[in-house]
Amino acid sequence: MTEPDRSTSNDDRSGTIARRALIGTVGLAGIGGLVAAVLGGTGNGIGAPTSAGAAATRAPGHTPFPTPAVSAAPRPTPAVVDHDAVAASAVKRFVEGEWEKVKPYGTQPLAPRLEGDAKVFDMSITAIQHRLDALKEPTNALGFNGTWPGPTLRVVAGDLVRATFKNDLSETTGVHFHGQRLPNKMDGVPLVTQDPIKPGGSFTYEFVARTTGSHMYHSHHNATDQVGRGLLGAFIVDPKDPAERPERKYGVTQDIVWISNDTLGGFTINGRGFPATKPIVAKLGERIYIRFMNEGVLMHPWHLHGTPMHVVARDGYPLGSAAFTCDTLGVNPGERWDVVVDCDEPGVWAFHCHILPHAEGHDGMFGMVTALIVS
Ligand SMILES: [Cu+2]
Repeated sequence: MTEPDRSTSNDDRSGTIARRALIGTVGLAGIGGLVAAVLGGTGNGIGAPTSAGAAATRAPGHTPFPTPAVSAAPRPTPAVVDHDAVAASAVKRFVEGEWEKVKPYGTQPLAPRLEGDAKVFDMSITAIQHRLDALKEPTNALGFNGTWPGPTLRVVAGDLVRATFKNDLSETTGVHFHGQRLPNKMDGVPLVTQDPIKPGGSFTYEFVARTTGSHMYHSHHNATDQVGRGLLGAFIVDPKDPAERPERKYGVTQDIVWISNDTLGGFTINGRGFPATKPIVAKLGERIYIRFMNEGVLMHPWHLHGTPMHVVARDGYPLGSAAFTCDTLGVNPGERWDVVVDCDEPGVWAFHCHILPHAEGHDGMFGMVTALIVS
């Protein structure tokens, strides 16, 4: 293996050993490719951001970026070796399926109970201990039905929805179905359209699902804190006509919910930070559907290395002739964007937020990183 960027033979040797150890440890050429792609092939990782804003948005508990200004000087050898070693160990954890070892995983579909014409969802709001990955201490968080994100609620346009939320917290709350056209008194804004749901109390939201597509439900009370601690979930309304649903309209075989957050738990996808994020695994030639939903307070540009994303809906509304193709899609807080991806190139494709302090630092990749694995 040659190391064209190294300036001394010692660097050469250290870098080569670290790289060999990584490839040998993970045992997958594809993962070697993943690492090379994300690290940019220099072995030095991504350069330190310099703005105060970038430093301020780093993940809690993550090593801060110490470099106050860009320097052309190469980094000292020990930092290079440390970076490669710790980066390799994170990738190894990802490859070994850390996401599956950390339980529970949110976004699981919750089948409604039928009560006459109504589709009924029985929901609890509780304090939970949430694991962002397998090594960090559990975080004091909040969950709908015990998970962050809560279960995915899915109905068909025209359905009568009845969702009862029981507040088992020691604080008041309220729940808003984000993106739905709702009767005003069902809008879920405490002190505006309803009283706050007191500890021990409950509130039933009842409405006819009118707005198709990708939506969300979340706390609308003390929301920076409550949503930031996990009170968020996906609410999907399928079109009444089955031919208009993604599996028929686009021929997709996977329908993936991707909810990001960026506050008290750090930078997360579906409540997890890399390496405990769930990879997307597809067969060569498979076409998949991803629903990006941003429940955080920052914009995140999702970048799927080289594989185009066909963007077909925004906030649930089909884009029609305004549909477009890109490989980096910025998703603002509150927005939902639906994309179709043709998995037509085999490999392990890094899939991450391209605000680099949300994805990779001196300890390797963390936070908003996963992979599309096509085989
Ligand atoms: Cu980001």
